[in-house]
Amino acid sequence: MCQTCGCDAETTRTIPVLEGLLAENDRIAARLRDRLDRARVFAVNLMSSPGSGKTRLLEATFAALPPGLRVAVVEGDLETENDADRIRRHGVPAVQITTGVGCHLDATMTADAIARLDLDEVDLLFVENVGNLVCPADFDVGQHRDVVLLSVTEGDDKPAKYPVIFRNADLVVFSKTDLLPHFDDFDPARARRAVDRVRGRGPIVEVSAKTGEGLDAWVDWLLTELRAHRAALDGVAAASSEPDPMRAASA
Ligand SMILES: Nc1nc2c(ncn2[C@@H]2O[C@H](COP(=O)(O)OP(=O)(O)O)[C@@H](O)[C@H]2O)c(=O)[nH]1
Ligand SMILES: [Mg+2]
Repeated sequence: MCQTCGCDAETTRTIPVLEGLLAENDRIAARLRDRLDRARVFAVNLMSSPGSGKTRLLEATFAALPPGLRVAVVEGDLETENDADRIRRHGVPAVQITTGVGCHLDATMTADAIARLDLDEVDLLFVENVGNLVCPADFDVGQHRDVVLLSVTEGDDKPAKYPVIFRNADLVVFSKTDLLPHFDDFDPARARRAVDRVRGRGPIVEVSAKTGEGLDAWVDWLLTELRAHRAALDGVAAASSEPDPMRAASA
């Protein structure tokens, strides 16, 4: 049972405690995001049910990214180093967080993990959250974008059943699309409508990490968002280095 996020909370007394916990987490996450911005690292938080294909998608992604783009991964699971080991086999630095009983990552955990990476050697950082469609939605981990995977084996009604996590997704990935012929009750059009209903219109890509189908759309989205994020950072830096027009006028 979750000890930290209050998902078992039943009494009103626990609500202020939970709000305080989330506010403190938000403060730590904001500081972490500042640190990532100073290092020009773009961070993507991957969330889904266990087994939806987060790690496999990452493994397929590395080879599809442009050469020279430096990637690192923070992995979250209750136990084992398995996923970090899978990532490292591709020559990509990975730090494993094991949460024990925790059903989500929080900003303290990711900050501690990121402290073990050389941020000057990273352009794109993936945080693979603990497999869970509920609790990770509430906890900022210092990311710039949220991505939610929904595998075709899970059923196309999950966005309606677990709206909170889908509502905040910058991108939704329908994964394991090579299995569609075997799971013909998953209707991608119906799944898209279910996502649109809770989130509004936004990007959705359909990917098979196994066959590589749809991987280009996923990589395009990543690179577009990374470029947009860097342009926004450069815009802020340029604005803050421009002379103050009021001061110049009065000089
Ligand atoms: N057929 C098929 N299997 C997949 C695909 N992606 C992941 N899997 C399998 O689904 C299982 C769970 O994948 P994994 O990446 O570990 O899921 P995670 O728990 O979300 O990280 C593994 O056996 C994967 O090989 C896919 O695109 N197609
Ligand atoms: Mg995994």
